[in-house]
Amino acid sequence: PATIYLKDYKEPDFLIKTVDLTVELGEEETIVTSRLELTRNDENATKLSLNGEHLTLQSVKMDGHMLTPDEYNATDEWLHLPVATVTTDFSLEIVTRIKPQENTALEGLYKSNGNFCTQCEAEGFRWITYFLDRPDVMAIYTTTIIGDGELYPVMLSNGNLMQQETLPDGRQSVTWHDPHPKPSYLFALVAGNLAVVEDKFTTRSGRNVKLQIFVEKGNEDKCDHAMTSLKKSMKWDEEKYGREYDLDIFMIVAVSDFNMGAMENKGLNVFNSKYVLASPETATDADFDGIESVIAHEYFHNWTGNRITCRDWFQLTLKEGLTVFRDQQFSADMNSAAVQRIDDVQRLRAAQFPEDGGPLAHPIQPQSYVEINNFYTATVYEKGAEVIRMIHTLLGEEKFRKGMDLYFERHDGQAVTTEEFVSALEDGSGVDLTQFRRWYVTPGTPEIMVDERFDPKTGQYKLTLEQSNLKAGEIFKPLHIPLQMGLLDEKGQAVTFTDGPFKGQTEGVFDFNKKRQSFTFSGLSSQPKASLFRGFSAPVKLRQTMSDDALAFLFAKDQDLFNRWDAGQRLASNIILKNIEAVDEDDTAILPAAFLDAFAEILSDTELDRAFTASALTLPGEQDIAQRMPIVDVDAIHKVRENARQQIGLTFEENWRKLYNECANAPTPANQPESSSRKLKNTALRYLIATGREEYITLAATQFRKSTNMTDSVAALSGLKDITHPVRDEMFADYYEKWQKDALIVDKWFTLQAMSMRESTIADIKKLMEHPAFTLRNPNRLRSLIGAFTSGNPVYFHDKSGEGYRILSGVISAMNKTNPQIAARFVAPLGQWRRYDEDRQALMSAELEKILKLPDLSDHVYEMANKSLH
Ligand code: B3K
Ligand code: ZN
Repeated sequence: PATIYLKDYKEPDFLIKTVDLTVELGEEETIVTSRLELTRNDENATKLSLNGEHLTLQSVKMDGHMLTPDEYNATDEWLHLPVATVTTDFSLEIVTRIKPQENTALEGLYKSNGNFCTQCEAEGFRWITYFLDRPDVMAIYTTTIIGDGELYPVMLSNGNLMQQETLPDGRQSVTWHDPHPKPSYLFALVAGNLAVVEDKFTTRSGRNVKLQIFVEKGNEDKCDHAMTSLKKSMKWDEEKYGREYDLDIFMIVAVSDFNMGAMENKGLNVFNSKYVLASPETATDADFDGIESVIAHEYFHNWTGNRITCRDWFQLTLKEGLTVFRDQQFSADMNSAAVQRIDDVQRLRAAQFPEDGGPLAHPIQPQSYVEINNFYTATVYEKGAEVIRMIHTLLGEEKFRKGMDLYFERHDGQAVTTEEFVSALEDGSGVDLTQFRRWYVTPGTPEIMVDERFDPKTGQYKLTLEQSNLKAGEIFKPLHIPLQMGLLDEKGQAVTFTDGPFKGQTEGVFDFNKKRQSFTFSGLSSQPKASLFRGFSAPVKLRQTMSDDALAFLFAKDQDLFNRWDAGQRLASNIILKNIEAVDEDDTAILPAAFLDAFAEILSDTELDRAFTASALTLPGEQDIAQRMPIVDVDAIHKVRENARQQIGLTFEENWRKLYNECANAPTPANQPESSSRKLKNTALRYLIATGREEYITLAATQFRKSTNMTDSVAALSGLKDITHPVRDEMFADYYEKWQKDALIVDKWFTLQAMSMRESTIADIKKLMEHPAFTLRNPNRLRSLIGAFTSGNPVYFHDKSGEGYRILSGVISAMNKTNPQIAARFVAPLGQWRRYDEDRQALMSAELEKILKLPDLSDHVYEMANKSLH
C-alpha cells in the first residue's frame, strides 16, 4: 500500500463548481447520476482523474457527448479522462451503480436497520460516485432522491428542501439544495421510515431555524436531552464566539449502525443513536453528558470544520482539535468546570498518552499516512484540543477571541492549513507563536523534571524545570509550554508574588520555552509548596519527586481544584507503586497516615461539589498506574489497588454508609445537579462493597431492584459484576430480560460482563460472543463486548494464557474485510506489547504477525499492525 506525504501536497488540477446528484434508491441497487460543472485550475493539466471505489460505471458524458470506453480509463480506484488544454470550463455527467445493502464497511451509502444513510468523511464520497474526493474541492450541491415513498417517506440531504413530488411511476422525488460550498466529505443523504421530533431556534439576528431530530419509530420520547443540548450549543456559540447558524433548517438523524460517534455533515448531522437517545430510565448520567458534548461538538463544526475546512487530511486537527476544545469549553460552562477538566484530562491520559508513548505515536499534524481513517486518533483530537487550549492560555480570553474573530473573517469559505490558523491567531492577538508552532510537528509527551531550591537567608525560592521528550529524538527542540502556577505557604494560603511578571498576583502563566529554565520568587518567609501546571496547563508528564506529606498537603489545600485532585492521584499512585514492589513479601497494602488523613478531610468536607468529591476519592485506574511502570504487571496492580480499596472501605466504613444515605435521601445542594449526588452515592457503594461484607451485596441488590434510573442500576450491577454469587446472576438475568429490546442498554449488559474480574471471565466472554444478541456487524455491540474487554479489563486481556490476545486477533481477522475501519481500531491494544514481560511480548507480537499474514489484508489493518510490530 502506498504512503501519502504532506510534503507532496499539490493543488487540484481541476475544481468542481456545482454538483447535481440524482440518487435512485432501489432494493437491489442504487443508481447515481452526477452532473458536474468543472473548471481548470492548472493550465498544463491534460488529464482529469476522479476518485471512485466499489462503483459500477454505467456511462460518462462530457459536455453532452457520450464517451466510448476507449475514451476513458476506469480502474478500481480511478476514472481518468483526457482534457484538452484549451478547455477551461466543462461539464460531466456520470452514471454509476452501487449496492448499499451489501455495504458492511459503513462508508459511503449503506443501510442501517432498513434505512439508507451515508458516511463520507474522510473518503467515502468516492463510494457513491466518481469525484475529486478531497477537501480542497468545495462545490455547491443539489441533490434529488428518488425512491419508494412508502418504504422511505423521509428523504433528506444537505441544505434546504426545494421540492417534493410523486413521479408518474409512483415513486417519491425530493430535492435539496445547499447554498454553501462544501467539500464532498460533508455530503449526506438519509432515506427511511423515521419519526421526527421538532423544535425551533431563533438566532440573535432573528433567523428562524427549524430543528429536527429523526429517530426510528418508538424513540420519539428519548430526544428531549439531545434537543435541549442542541439549543444550548447554538446559543453558546453565539455568545462565546459570535457564531450564528446559517441555514433555515438543522437536522439530526440517529442511526444504530455507525462506525464512530457522529458526523457533522452540513445541515444534516448523522449520529450514532448512542449520542442522541436518552431518558433517565434508559441512559446513565455519563450518557447524558456524552450526548450534550457530542451534539455540541458536531454543531460547533458548522463553523470550525464546515465553513472553514481543511485543505488536506494532514490538517485534520485544524477542525478536530479546535472543535474538541470548543466542546470542552462548552461543557465546562454548562457543568462543573473542575470536574469537566478532570474528565478531559483523564481521557487524555488514558488514551492519548499511551498512543504518544507507543509505536503509533504521531504529531497532531501527521507527516504521512497510508489510510487516513487511521488518523482520527486521540492525538489529533484530544492532544489537538490541548494545543488549542495552550494557545488560549497564552493569549488570554480576550486576545484569543480576537484571534478567532480574525480566523473566521479571513478564512470563511476556504479550505486551510493549521499554519493559516496559527497565523490568524497570531495576527489577531499580537502574540508571537513562532516557537509554539513546534507543538504541531512534535510527537511524544514532554516530560518535565523539577528542581527546587529555597534559601531561608534571602527568602528566595528557585524553581528549575527541564523538558525532554523521548519520542522527539533527533528533532527535539524545546517547546513553548505555558506554566500556570501558584505557590502555597506553610498554612496552605496562596502566596502573593512580590516580583516578576505577575507581581501582586497569586497565580501566573509563565513562558517555559527553554530546555532548562529557572524561575525565582522572593520575599518568602519559608519554603513554599509549588502548585505546577494548574488546570493541566500543558499536556506533559510532571516528573517531580514529592514526599507523601507534600502531596497530601496539596491534596487538602491547593486553591486549584484540578491540582488538588491530581495531587491525590499522584499520592495514591506512589503508594500503590511502592506496595507493588513489596507485593511478593507482604500482601497487606498499607496506606500511610498522610494519605488516610487527607482522604478523611475530603470525605468530611461538605462544601465541595459532590461530583468533585467523588472524583477525588476514586483511586487512579489500573491503566493510569500501569503508565508509571517500565514493565507493566497487570496482576500486581490489580491486587494492590483492590487491597487499597478494601482498606479504604473498611477504614471509613461508617463515613461511607453515612454518605450513601445522605446522597440517597437528603436533597442535593441547590447549586449542584442531581447527578453529582448519584455519583458520590455510587462511589460510596463501591467502597462498601470492597469491604467484602455480605450486607453491602444486599445493599447493591436493593438499589438495583428499587432503582428508577439507569445510573443507579448500572452502578449496582457494576458493583456486583466481580463476585460469584446467586444475586449477581439473578440481577444480570433480570436486567437482560427487562431491557432486551433496547440495543443501547443491552450494550451495557455486554460491557459490564466484559469488565468482570471473575475467574471465568474469558470463558464468559467466549460464551457471550455466541449469545444470540451478539453480532460483529454492529459497531456498538462489538465495542460493547470486545472494546470493553481489551481496553477495560487489563487483567484478563493480558491473561498469561494469551487467550485474550487471541480473542482480539480473531475479531480483527473476522472484521478485516467486512469493516476494515473498525478492524484497524482494534489493533492498538496489541501495539502496546513492548510494555509487558517477555512472555506476553511474544504472545502479543505473535498475534500481530498472524494479522499481517491475513489474506486480503486491508490497508487499514496493515498500517496499524505493521507500525505496531516494527
Ligand atoms: N468528523 C467526524 C469523524 C469522521 C471519522 C471518519 N473515519 C466526527 C467528528 O469528529 O465530529
Ligand atoms: Zn469532530
